[in-house]
Amino acid sequence: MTDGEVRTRWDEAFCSAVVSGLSRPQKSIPCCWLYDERGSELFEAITRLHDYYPTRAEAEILWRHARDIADFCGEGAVLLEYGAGAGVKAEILIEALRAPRVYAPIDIEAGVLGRTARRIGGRFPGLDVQPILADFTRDFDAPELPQGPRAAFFPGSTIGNLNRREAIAFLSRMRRHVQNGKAVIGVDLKKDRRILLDAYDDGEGVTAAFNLNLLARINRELDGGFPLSRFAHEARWNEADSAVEMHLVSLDSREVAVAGRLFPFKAGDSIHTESSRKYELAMFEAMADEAGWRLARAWRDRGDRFAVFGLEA
Ligand code: AVI
Repeated sequence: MTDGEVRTRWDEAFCSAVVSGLSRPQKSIPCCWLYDERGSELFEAITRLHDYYPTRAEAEILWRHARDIADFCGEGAVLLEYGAGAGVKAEILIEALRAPRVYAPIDIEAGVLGRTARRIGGRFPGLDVQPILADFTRDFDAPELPQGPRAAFFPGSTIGNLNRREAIAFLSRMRRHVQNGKAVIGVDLKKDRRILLDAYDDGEGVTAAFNLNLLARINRELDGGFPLSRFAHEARWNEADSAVEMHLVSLDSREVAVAGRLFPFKAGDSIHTESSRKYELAMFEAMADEAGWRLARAWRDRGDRFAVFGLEA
């Protein structure tokens, strides 16, 4: 498939996700579409915000417990990282794993994946870096990798963006990929609602810009007519799902054209753009259990806000 064909197929997928999402009674668009170039930049900015604690809390755990986590993975393990991005967190683990044999970053973005593979390969001479171009939210087979113990690494609490069914399917697939080895997963914990809502509606307005960027993207790529100043970012707590939800709320009644179709909004109607599930240990343990894993270890930050769970098959 040529680059142009990949692009066209991707554009079609965006168009059909938006059109079908805006046609539902509760309008919703899958959160993966928040990450165009500008969205990814804004997300990077979010991870540095004071209000957005998960990135800092997880980094604290990885730094403080790197040796223990590495021992849990097993010396010389083949490390697979899901949604690797820049691979910054894996670096901490690679350094602690005395002699990891292989680092296999998995990412859907070929450019990002290539840069990460080159950077990590340059930083750890002797480490065999085997990038895997794949969408980790869908089923795929891991390519041939050297024999030996394997460990899956999934930091960033991205598992919180999957619903229960998706998360169980993902955990099962991960178990297959590591051939019943180990998994190390970053998970944001359920806590005081105010702290959670502030993390998703920060005082500097970066999360609002991140969410509203989706409408700008629809306007640009799908010939949309969203007036950005008439939609407001909102973070809501959904107790039944134990999740912080992001919504874009229409401030007035209007019809909005997208890809040649009209979508009606009443004042107060919203588009649900993301759910970020917050777990309690027992909740996560039950879910992991359904996917055939046993929760073996739990490392937490000093503020008890975030956990890195160690799973074994
Ligand atoms: C990528 N993901 C784990 C982030 C989260 O916390 O759910 C995305 C995010 N959305 C708003 N702020 C951060």
